[in-house]
Amino acid sequence: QDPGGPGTSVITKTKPQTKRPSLYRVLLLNDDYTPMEFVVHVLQKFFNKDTDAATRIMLHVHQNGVGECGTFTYEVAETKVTQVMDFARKNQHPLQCVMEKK
Ligand code: TYC
Repeated sequence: QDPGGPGTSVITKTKPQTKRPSLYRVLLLNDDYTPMEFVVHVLQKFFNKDTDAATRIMLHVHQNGVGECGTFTYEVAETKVTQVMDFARKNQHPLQCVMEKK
């Protein structure tokens, strides 16, 4: 057929077939009670930071109220948040971990 009339043609555009997954930042929030050493341990255990990097991030959170642990796809970020929250709860610390879309 020729839906636009004589001398017309239909061009079909296809979307690029690969789409990149959305990324999410995982953040730690400061509080007055969680021990600094516990936060450093969390960053080493769940975010594979060395002692130096973990200490820097912990101090950043302590001083600024919030800090980034890493960037992940949705499911990985969700898993990290759950793991950190479970671990903090089990150790009776009020540490909060959240994720946000980039
Ligand atoms: N502010 C806490 C203290 O003085 C330490 C701390 C750092 C707590 C980072 C939480 O995400 C946090 N003991």
